[in-house]
Amino acid sequence: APACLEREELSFIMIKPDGVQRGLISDIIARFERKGYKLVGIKVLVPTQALAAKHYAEHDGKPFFPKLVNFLSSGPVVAMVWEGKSVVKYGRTMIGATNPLASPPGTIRGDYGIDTGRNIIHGSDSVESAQREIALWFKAEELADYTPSTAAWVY
Ligand code: 3AN
Repeated sequence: APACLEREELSFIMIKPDGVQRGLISDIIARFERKGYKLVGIKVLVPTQALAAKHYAEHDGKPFFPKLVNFLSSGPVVAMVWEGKSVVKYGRTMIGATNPLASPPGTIRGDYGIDTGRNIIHGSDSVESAQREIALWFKAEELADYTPSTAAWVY
């Protein structure tokens, strides 16, 4: 990419096995896309337990950790990297609270979830977490660098 074009902020967003099985992939992608965020990486995979444990390393030792790791590796997930201004913080706003019943309607978890253990989607909680998670799930060459023709209408 031309050196004059700097990347905006990146976030790691993942549709968990429940979101995939419930047919929410297209809706979730559409929400981020319509907001103006740019999809720069995407893959479908069944995470190994080892990958799931690394992803949730900060929860290692908590009572719900084994269930969390088992659940994440129980089926296909959609791992994505989205780019745009404040995508980490605003992505979390779009996702809602950890407990779907505490998430307002209009958020992804508020609209579609009931149970904390089935909360549909993951989003990085800080820029530092995003960098760690993106490095865990993606190789550098799996991230596209491009300027959509709509960019001038978003920024
Ligand atoms: P978030 O996904 O909203 O960032 P975290 O990072 O605190 O929430 O938790 C990661 C995942 O662990 C959650 N998405 C949820 O599935 C699970 N989790 C968190 N807290 C609990 C809890 N108290 N009981 C059961 N599962 C939990």
